Amino acid sequence: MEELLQKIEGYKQEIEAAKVTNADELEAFRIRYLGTKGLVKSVMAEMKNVPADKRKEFGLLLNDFKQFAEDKLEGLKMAANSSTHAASPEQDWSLPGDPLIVGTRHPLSIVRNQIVSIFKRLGFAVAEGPEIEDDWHNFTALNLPENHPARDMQDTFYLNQNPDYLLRTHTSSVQARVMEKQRPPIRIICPGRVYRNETISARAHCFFHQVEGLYVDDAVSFADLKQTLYFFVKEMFGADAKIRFRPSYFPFTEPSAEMDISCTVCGGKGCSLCKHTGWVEILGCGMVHPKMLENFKIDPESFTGFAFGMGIERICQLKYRINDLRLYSQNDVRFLRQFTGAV
Ligand code: 2NL
Repeated sequence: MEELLQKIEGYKQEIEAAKVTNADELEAFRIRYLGTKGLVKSVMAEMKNVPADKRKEFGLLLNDFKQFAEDKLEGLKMAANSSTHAASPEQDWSLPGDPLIVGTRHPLSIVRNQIVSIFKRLGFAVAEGPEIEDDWHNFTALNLPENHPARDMQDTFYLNQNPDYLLRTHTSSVQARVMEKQRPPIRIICPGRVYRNETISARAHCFFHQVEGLYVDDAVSFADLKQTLYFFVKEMFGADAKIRFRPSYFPFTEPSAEMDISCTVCGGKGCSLCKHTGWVEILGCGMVHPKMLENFKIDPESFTGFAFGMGIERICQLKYRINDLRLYSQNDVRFLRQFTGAV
């Protein structure tokens, strides 16, 4: 017992006197005294040899010893930390810090976020849905019955395992899911990825991105459609942008139109981008087909609606002059790094 107390006293003196000059020595101190096989542990193991009537007294002594070693370790750590600064007078504190490497947003995400935020300000809510769809939500419910020629236009990918399912060819399927559950007023935009079986080239890809919009309420008119899209264009392309509508055909809308904006390069004077017409096409739109409202048990006598769909790649091309669709999915950092600073 006496011997043990002397041993502890010896260690304490050693600890008291210990000095470290670097992190390795600090760690060596910790291991020697406080490690799992350290001296504190080994002294504690002696407890079993101490007579029962002395155990309490000895236990208190051991705790005290351990605390002593821990306090010293803390002290050494603090001294080491402050000395790394103090001990290197050659350090130049005026040097700029290391830059924090952060990623940049993908141009399609930047443009999608802009589109979404403009429509949100008009009271549109964002709706999302599955990319793997069934025939009903992608086609039939949208006034595209079986054998409808417009189905062929879309070069659909069907799932090998179960051809009842397909990769959605437009985000209208999301709008179908909303109309299934919700009653008017409905005012939503649906951003998302869509798929079409096309040979990949500068102008076509097997997937691309869309934002579709839908507004159903009582007395929604074509004038509402025009004003909504005009507001969008001015926010997106600037106050000077002009719009025009050309009659068109989509199975989900009647009447249907395509909307052009004044050329983003030449402002309407004529250049190669607008093929000297002064106008570039940006989206398709129209009044929701009454058959479609009926499909969702929304009475077309009481409600009307407008809808539109645009390709995000197309808007991106006009804003950033990206003329090859493949660039969007090649993940070449030399391309992607050019879009810093945008949200
Ligand atoms: C285009 C044209 C369009 C729609 C999409 C739509 C959706 C519902 C009801 C009615 Cl739920 N219409 N969507 C309407 C007209 C055109 O997209 O060129 N998109 C890239």
